[in-house]
Amino acid sequence: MLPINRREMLKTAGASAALLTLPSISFTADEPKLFELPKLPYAFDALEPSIDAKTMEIHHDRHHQTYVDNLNKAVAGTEWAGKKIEDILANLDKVPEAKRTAVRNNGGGHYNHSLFWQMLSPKGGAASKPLADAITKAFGDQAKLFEALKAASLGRFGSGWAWLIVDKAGELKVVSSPNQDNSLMDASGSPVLGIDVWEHAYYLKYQNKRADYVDAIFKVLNWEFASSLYAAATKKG
Ligand code: MN3
Repeated sequence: MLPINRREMLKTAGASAALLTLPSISFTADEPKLFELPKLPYAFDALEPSIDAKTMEIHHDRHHQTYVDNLNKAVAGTEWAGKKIEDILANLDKVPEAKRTAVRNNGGGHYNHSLFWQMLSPKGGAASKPLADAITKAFGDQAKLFEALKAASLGRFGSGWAWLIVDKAGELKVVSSPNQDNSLMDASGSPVLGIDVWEHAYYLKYQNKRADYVDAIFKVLNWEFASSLYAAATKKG
């Protein structure tokens, strides 16, 4: 083998580095942190019989993972890479137009589902004060709140969400949103409870019976988490 001098060796190394675009070469500590799929805070079958294990597994591991992956792709190379998801969703008008729809749909999907997993719990139960008092004031009682949430869920044509939010005046309100939109996007309020009414959330067990799925969801709402969201939203306002 012919001896090569240092200059030639560097030239060769440089050439092969330029040709090889290994992911590990482009990754540095300065690279913005990527969005990650949060762990489900309970087992896939923890919400049975209200929500079956297979639906939870596909919904979390595949649907939510896809939102995360596509969100990371959409913000890559923009000033929004590494930013907080709440800030991104509140500033969609500033996201480059070519990326805006992807960021809206996948960023909304990531945020909504990250909340949704925590908004559910096998414990179920009822709201405690001060959220319980606010529900009484706004709706009359919890049963009336459920009626309003059910109407919003069934009234949403196609895919979307039904929400209990705290609006800017600090009042509880039931609203619904299309696709993966939420109340951060139009600054209309902060979510307290959310019901995913995309068919992927219920089709395996409930097929076309969205009303039965919504009734089942009411049995597995995480009131502790809803109370903490309500407390945080009303403290800010
Ligand atoms: Mn979903």
